[in-house]
Amino acid sequence: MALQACYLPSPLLARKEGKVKETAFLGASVFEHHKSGLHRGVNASVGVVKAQTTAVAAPGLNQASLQGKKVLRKGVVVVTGASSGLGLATAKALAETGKWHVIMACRDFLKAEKAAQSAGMAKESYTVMHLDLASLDSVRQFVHNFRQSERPLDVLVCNAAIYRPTARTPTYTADGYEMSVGVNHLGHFLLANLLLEDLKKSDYPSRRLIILGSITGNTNTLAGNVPPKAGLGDLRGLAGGLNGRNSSAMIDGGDFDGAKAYKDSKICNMLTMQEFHRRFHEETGITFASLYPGCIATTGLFREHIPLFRLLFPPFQRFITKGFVSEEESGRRLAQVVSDPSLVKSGVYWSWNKDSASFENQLSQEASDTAKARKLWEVSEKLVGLA
Ligand code: NDP
Ligand code: PMR
Repeated sequence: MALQACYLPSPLLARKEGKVKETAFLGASVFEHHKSGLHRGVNASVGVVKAQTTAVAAPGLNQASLQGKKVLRKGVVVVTGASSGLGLATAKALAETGKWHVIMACRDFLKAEKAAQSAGMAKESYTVMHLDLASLDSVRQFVHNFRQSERPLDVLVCNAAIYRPTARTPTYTADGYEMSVGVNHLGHFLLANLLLEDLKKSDYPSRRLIILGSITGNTNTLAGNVPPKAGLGDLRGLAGGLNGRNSSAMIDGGDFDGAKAYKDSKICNMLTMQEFHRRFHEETGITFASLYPGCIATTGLFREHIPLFRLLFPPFQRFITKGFVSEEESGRRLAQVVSDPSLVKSGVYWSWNKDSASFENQLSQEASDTAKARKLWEVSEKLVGLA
């Protein structure tokens, strides 16, 4: 195991104006000072440990760290779909800090290995592990393999996705579910539920479970109103098995539309994050978060779109909507959600403004519908064999 012997001092909190806040000092001690410990020996951070005297429990920070237990290792983060685009940029950004070991959970082992190498990631900063989200057996196998590695799990990032805007007919996962929802939502739903146990066991100061959302799944935005609009209806297609035989291949029971299936899957991702938060945040202290990283118009997500779209989409986003963001910048944003102490709040859908400052964004009515989130959870549990 690539564990690094360096001290992470325990994070403590100060009460300020009646609110529990992580202090800048402590933020630096946990997440920044660590770097100096790593490169220059541990003395620099030991001083900080001694300086800390009082602790106030806060969600997102676990008991081991609050009791002053030193964490003698890097954080371990699993990133699904780290072989390209946002996942790769995030893996690189985290690996470069020297504070994280990245498990690149990818369906194409060789592609991921080559991507990590050409991104210049140091060999000891990552491990590629096979995960095909289009197969629930593969998800279970991944969890088994991960546990065999005996690494702790500190953060899980559900990032992988497919987008099939030009598909005229549905394709299906190994378990017979429409592919976009099967991969983007159901595969991640099973993975996140299984790995929750591992996150609970982690002694890392801040444990997080992050699921990618998007603006196009939110109908309270202009982008979310570009047809076909996302909408889950009463979930009758999903409840019927999403298999295109005895039920529709679409969650709402309608005719197949590849672009809508992707946007629907993103609503599922955002609803799932909030349901995780409601069910488990208080009990576990784990931070659950979602985000819209900006429009990363150059990634492989658009590989199945028509060539004219792929040509015009980046300049359209860069110069007209001004929503464009580079892969590198989006990677820095997601890396913040993974490790920045100021983004520790749970249940939040993060976005970034023009100056690349993060803020808590509003979800659409449907993407924040608690009754729908519960129903989605219950139906999904059955489809992935958890209930
Ligand atoms: P990419 O296509 O570049 O990356 C998607 C990743 O998912 C790839 O690594 C891909 O693997 C992997 N993947 C696809 N299918 C599976 C599967 N069955 N099992 C395991 N991994 C799989 O897209 P982005 O980087 O743009 O997308 C990343 C995330 O960001 C997605 O969740 C997307 O919804 C979200 N997002 C993207 C936006 C954008 O503008 N691009 C905007 C908002 C959100 P492989 O390399 O083998 O194909
Ligand atoms: Mg959109 C106004 C701002 C804005 C933003 C931030 C996006 C993001 N888009 C915007 C506007 C528009 N788009 C407008 C006005 C149009 C009509 C010309 C438009 C069109 C459009 C298409 C055809 N946009 C798209 C597509 C896609 O195929 C992409 C998509 O929906 O993928 C699911 C897409 C996107 N626009 C975005 C973002 C972030 C996407 C891509 C991916 C995603 O949501 O994950």
